[in-house]
Amino acid sequence: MKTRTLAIIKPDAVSMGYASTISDRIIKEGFIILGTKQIKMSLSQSEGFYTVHIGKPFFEELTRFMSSGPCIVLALEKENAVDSWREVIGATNPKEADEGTIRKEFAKNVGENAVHGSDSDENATQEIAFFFSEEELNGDI
Ligand code: IDP
Ligand code: MG
Repeated sequence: MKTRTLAIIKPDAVSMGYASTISDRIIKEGFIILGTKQIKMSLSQSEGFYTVHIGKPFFEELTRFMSSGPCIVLALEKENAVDSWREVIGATNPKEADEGTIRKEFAKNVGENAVHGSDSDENATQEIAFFFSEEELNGDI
């Protein structure tokens, strides 16, 4: 079944000029881009997006980083989109990411790790709705 996931090209990757290369990779991997926009999150928006990580030692660093500059959010569709995208991006820590993954190639470190991917269908639905209204997306699921 075709499902959706939320990808973010994070501020480190955008500022390093990797956005178009990563977008090309998204297409090459067979994802349909239902919606995309460049945004700069406020700190409170970033905190709202990452509520699941409230209380973790890296929460402040993460939310400050994610609101430090423009990022590109993308609503993606593919068969098994969540797992498929997480395979393409690789492990959270680029030191542990497999060869050929986006994080292996572009991530600086465990915090500034180039891209985001939803971790479940349920969270993907919530995360996509955080950035896009249904009218903005052209899918039919
Ligand atoms: P994920 O992005 O691979 O799903 P999560 O554990 O959900 O990883 O963490 C969310 C984000 O928080 C990571 O992508 C990374 O930017 C940041 N992060 C995770 N662990 C650490 C850490 O130990 N130090 C600093 N930042 C971290
Ligand atoms: Mg996660």
